[in-house]
Amino acid sequence: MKKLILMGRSESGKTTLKQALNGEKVHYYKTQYVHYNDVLIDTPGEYAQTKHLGYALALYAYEADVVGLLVAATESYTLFPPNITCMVNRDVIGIVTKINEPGANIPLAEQWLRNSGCRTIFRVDSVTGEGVRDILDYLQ
Ligand SMILES: Nc1nc2c(ncn2[C@@H]2O[C@H](COP(=O)(O)OP(=O)(O)O)[C@@H](O)[C@H]2O)c(=O)[nH]1
Ligand SMILES: [Mg+2]
Repeated sequence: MKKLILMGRSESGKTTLKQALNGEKVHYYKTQYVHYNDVLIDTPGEYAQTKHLGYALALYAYEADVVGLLVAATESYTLFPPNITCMVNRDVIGIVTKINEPGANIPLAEQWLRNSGCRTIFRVDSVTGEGVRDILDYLQ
């Protein structure tokens, strides 16, 4: 299976998606450091939100086969600038989370991810498990 690194702001749903992809029970905990296993790398949102920590994300990307940029469908702005996927020589996929939340704007989140350079975009609700299988199939 390809190894996926999850990047995105705090509360975008990285850890919950990790649990869903691993088939674990979904429960909240604050991600304080970079978590590794054979298939997934989960990163703290602060790494995406803080310029100097952002450089570490670029290096961690090389530990993975695929970079996943997460945007929750409820976010009011995106952290990811246009055309950032060319920063790494890895496949970069977009993942829209929280698709069933009230006020979710899935087309807007997708547009932000496309502007950033993602050509493949998944839509998930990690709590119900909707869409999670598609990411697993992609990683197989
Ligand atoms: N309904 C719903 N809630 C989600 C989803 N993803 C995350 N959450 C909730 O959003 C909160 C933050 O999620 P978390 O995975 O810790 O975000 P992280 O900071 O990116 O790791 C938690 O309360 C999750 O239960 C999703 O796809 N659907
Ligand atoms: Mg987390």
